[in-house]
Amino acid sequence: MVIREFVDEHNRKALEWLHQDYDHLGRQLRRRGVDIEPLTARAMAFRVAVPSWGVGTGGTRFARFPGPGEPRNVFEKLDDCDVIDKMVRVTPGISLHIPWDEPESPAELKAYAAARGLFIDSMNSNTFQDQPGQERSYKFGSLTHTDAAVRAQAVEHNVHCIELGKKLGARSHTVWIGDGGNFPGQVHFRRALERYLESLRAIYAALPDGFRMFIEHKLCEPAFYSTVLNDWGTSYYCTRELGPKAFSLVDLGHHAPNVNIEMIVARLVQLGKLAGFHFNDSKYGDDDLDAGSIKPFQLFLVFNELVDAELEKVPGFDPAYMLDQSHNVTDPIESLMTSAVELVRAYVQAHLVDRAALAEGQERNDAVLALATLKQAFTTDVGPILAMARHRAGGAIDPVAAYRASGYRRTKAGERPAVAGGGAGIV
Ligand code: LRH
Ligand code: MN
Repeated sequence: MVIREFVDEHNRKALEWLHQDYDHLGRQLRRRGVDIEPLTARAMAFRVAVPSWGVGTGGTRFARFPGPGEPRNVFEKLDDCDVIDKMVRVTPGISLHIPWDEPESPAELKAYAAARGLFIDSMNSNTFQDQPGQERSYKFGSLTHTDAAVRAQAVEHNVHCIELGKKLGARSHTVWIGDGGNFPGQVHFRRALERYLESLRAIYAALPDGFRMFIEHKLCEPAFYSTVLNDWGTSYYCTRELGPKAFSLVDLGHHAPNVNIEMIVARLVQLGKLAGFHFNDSKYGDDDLDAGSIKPFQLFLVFNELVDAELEKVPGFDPAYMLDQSHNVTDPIESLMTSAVELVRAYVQAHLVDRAALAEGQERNDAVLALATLKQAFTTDVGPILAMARHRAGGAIDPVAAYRASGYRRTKAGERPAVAGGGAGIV
């Protein structure tokens, strides 16, 4: 199936209205003294990595209901990632999770990706599950376990991920652990953090030149009383202790309700330790819902901080953008396409903010002017810019419509035998 044909066919019908809408928006923006073309160029240049574990149907602790045509291995996951990038043109990078994506031949996997215009972005280790045949269990932790032999096993796994990443052309390694306790007294807070840092130092020492290490904090789950790396402050302390190749990754779903995440972003930018993001959205906990689906204004405010830093050329500002979602009730390809589009939307809207007016409002303590300046950008329908950017990059004007017209899922359902349901868990 050549997705290209469906995209062209689909775009042919949509092109006329797209040009009308694009020209109209161009006139509206010109009245604001804004040229539409640089915004479209920024939309085309935006990049966000797709999680390999996101193209299969996700689940919760209660159940997972696999959909038709589930990818069965990393190669089929890359096939699905290829479709996403052919449609939205901003997702050539794929984050891998080890051992879920452990390849027999790294060279073969790297070549398979390259042949589709894809590359391996960040590596993700997994010491939050026990693998068949694993010598020591992570039930009571991994990098912070009280047993040095368990910590050594977890460090060894992370070093393996980094070495594999080097062979695959990845440039960063992401460490998230679920270590913590469920009851008061179960974990010694200070000693657990010391053990965490000792293990991270051993992993950091294995980083090749040009490789960055991202550590990911999370308030809770799977531990429900205390989590060793629970917040951005602890993460910042650790990355500073580790050295210049360590950075703090912000997963939008890893904070207590109502936490001001855009302010955490501004802090980590100012402290020179912002790794990047696992973008998603949530209503309650770490729901891993589609980015921009629940709190689009928060997503815009996060990008407002990122664009402010980008325009001010803050030293060392080089965030890695990644999606990290669990698609329990939607076609994962559709969710990942629409989520990527929502990120580009927030990014372009953030570039629409009249920064001079915003600074004036802030200097004069004119809160009404400041908020109105942000809201003007957030309430601007930049849809024509996003569609024109996709079209100019060879993608689909309406990705979901083109994807559905392609019948890709139906074809894969025929090729890939149905997976029995009933299991639980995120993948
Ligand atoms: C933990 C997390 C982490 C991944 C996992 C799949 O909640 O966000 O980034 O390793 O999800
Ligand atoms: Mn994450």
